[in-house]
Amino acid sequence: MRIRTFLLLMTLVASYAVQAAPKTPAQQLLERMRKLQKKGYMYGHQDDPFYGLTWEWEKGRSDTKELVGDYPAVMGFDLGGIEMGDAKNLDSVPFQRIREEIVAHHERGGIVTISWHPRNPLLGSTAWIAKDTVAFNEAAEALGKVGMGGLMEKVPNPKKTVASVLPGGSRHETYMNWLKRVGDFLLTLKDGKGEPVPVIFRPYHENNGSWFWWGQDLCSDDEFHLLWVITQDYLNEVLPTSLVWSYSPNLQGNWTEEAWMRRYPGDDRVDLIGEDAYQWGTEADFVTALTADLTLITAIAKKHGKLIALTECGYQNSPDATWWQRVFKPIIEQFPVCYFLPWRNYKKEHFGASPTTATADDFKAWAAQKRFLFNRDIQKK
Ligand code: BMA
Repeated sequence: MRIRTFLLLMTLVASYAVQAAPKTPAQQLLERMRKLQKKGYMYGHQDDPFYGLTWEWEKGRSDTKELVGDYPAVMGFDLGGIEMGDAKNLDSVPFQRIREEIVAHHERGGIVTISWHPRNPLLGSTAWIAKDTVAFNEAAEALGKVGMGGLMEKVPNPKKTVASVLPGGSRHETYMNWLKRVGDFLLTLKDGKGEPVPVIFRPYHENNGSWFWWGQDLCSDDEFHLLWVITQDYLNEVLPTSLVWSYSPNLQGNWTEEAWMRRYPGDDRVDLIGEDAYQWGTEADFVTALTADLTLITAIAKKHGKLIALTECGYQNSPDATWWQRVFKPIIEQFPVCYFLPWRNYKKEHFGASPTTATADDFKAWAAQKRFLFNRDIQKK
């Protein structure tokens, strides 16, 4: 009896201690997103405050705001280039400006997500491996033709990139220095009170495709897992309270749960299950594939207690004036999508809403509906 009373007391003390522990900025953001998901779905946009279809670099401007009267709820930014110590990212945005806009968006009650398209640590080229693969195949063929297969080892092979950054690999030290630069930048994201700005961090996205050096055919399941682990463990050590981790494969259309789970980093390593989903081909193919994928990831997310989002999306250059409400909205509304984030708008290529596209009226009409959330709709009361 006495022991039982003692145990009961200890349980009460322990649960009080758990309850009393203050929530980290990352935990608060996740909790907030769970509440917001009940209210509707948020609009996100990549590089929203830097440039749009008809302007660039002017402060205070936003294609979203100029169309619907409000900033997106979620803004996306990319750190590609930070690993080299560059002053500007891969899309020519100064990191100083990225920092300012992240803090400004956080201070206006918005949510921030960050992706990273790092250079190729083994070959020195970009995150995209197409050219390296062509060069490798040509070199391999040339060597094969002259019967010098043994020299293959000397030809830079994109498929060895992930292995090269893992512990023991020739580029491991370089990669750890890259992570240090990412961590150093993230550490500078502080609000007016000096508190860390919470960020949805989304590394190694679209990993089921084979266009990035961390893609499906470029590494094994184990190599991908280890890449995620060393990246996450380092950054979580530097920023223990402010990162929400998003795992975001690409639209696939024919996943099985088993196949999807194969590269999933694990419940303790992922907070948000994302998917990047563009319409590149026919409308029918897009609708079928996205509906199938969202059906699957909704079920997985439910089982594993995660949120879902479309972490990149859109139909390039708005060829169809009715696309948002006719094609996209009915899919979004069938699933518990927390936010969706069209990619950047610049002169040559755009995915997001803007006052100067054919889709402007359709998008604006949708934006006026109650469940579609922008920056003002997600303010903390
Ligand atoms: C791609 C394109 C590129 C860009 C990259 C990173 O989808 O928009 O032009 O460099 O994303 O933002």
